[in-house]
Amino acid sequence: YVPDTGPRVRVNQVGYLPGGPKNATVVTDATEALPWQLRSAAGAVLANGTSTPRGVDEASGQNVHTVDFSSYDTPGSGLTLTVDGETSHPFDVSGTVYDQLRSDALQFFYIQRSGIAIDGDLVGEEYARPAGHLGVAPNRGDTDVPCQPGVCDYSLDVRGGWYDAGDHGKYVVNGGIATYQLLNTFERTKTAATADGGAALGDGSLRVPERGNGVPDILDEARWELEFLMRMQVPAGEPLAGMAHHKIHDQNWTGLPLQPEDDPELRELHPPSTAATLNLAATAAQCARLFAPYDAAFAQRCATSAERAYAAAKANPQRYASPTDGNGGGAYDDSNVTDEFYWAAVELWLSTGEQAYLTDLRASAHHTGDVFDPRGFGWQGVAALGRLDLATVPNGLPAAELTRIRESVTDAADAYLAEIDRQAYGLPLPGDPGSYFWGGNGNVINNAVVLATAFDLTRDAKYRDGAVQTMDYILGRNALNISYVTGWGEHAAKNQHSRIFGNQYDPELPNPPAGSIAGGPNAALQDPFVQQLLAGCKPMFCFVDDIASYSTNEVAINWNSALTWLASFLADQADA
Ligand code: 9MR
Repeated sequence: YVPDTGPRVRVNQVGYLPGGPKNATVVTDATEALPWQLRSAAGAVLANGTSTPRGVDEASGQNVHTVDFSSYDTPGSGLTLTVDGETSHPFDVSGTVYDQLRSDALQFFYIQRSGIAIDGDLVGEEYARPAGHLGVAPNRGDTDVPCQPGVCDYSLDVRGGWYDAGDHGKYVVNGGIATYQLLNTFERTKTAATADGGAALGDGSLRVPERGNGVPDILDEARWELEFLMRMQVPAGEPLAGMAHHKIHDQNWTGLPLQPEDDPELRELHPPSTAATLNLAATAAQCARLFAPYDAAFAQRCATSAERAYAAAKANPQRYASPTDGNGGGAYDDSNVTDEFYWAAVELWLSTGEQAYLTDLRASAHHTGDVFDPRGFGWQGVAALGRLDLATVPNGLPAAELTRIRESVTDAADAYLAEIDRQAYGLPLPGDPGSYFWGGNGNVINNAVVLATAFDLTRDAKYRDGAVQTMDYILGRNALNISYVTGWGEHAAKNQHSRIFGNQYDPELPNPPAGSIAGGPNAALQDPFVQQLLAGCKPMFCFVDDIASYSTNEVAINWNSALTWLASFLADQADA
């Protein structure tokens, strides 16, 4: 199988910020530098120079050159780059390239909502659908969900929240990091110098039913999940009260496509876990401080839930979700929750200022250890979330301690910059197969979140430029010459694995909405479709835009939340 990868000159197919870095990668057999020309839409040569031979790239196996045309900084559209007789896809140079991506990436969450009808007047008729899982036949509903046999003898109303990904499951662990990132995207607008104080994410900025309620729309969206996360908490008086059930999903896997309201499967609560409980504690603590100016009663409800959850987790520190509990839904298992403890203690301390949480976070090995992995953070490893918030959210740490925390962010960012320099496709990710895994696009973007945070802390442009280069990779500067974001770029993924967006199986159904990001190349080839199609692939080629490939090409809230964060940061860099 040889994919059609289009022109051998790979660019960010959407565009480049006028004052930002502008890099491309060229696939060629040439060993000597090659001349390049940057052209206007009308064909006039705007700039020219010579490429830099880079030899064989580990992640793609290709012989490549790089081109740096950063010195060209005049806004324009329909530009192309020509090298070695090949002309790139067209792109813009513009300070506003990321404005619409910020809202598109966020809009994904409304369309993923469970327990509410999706309003076609807001998001287009093709995405309108009835409410899912409210107990209307054939649904058996999330309004009154029993436990798996032997787990508990009550049932809970766990309606609402977002469907995790292409399935209809709802998982507290993965809901946690996604909610964190939406809340943090908002919080950054309050703390970062290049942000606008929140106007771009404010009330009326999104097409959600709550617009006009006086609350920033991104908070309304996060609240849809927060309410669900809190419903997953074990009620007072029951065994393990205050813990959170790990997940709720179908008893058996269903086929594709399947609209949420047509799902006939029994829904079940799975056992409470320490990891889920700490995800609830952390995000409900964020909620407490961020909602305080808008809805004091809700903020208080979040605070109470967070403190109960944290206490329950401390009383039950080793209840791990089973790695084999994966029928009908994902396992999201994790047998090391020290990082979840650290993250939750940080969020609770930032929100309450209570000494006990400071004592706990300082006692964690993650407070001084290296929390920034070369392969990025994700749902299973969340110490970085706590570290980033300590570095950016105003707090009372002594100056020396705060300096050390912030230096850990810039040190990590320096390492990601060094990796960007090593990679001919300019991404902050090592080139070995082990770095390309399920959902890795989210991890790569999360490395850019660290770079962007380093920029917010220092205003040193090299960090912002690293974040830009990461987005270049996501939007087309890669071995497959594909933008992983639907609707963004000349050649973009559009057949992501999803029961809702089943266009590839049923032309009556839509493709994913603009702003949906695919999981990305996964060298471990963990679904039958790619095992048969892509055996032996070089890491950056281990992806296919086919709905059957859930291990490379699924939509999911945790990578759309990463995209949201980075797009929002880049939208604030118009003056770069
Ligand atoms: O993102 C998850 C990835 O890290 C795991 O390796 C993979 C297999 O356990 O599961 C991924 O999450 C999926 C979840 O289990 C079920 N809903 C869809 C998620 C995205 O593919």
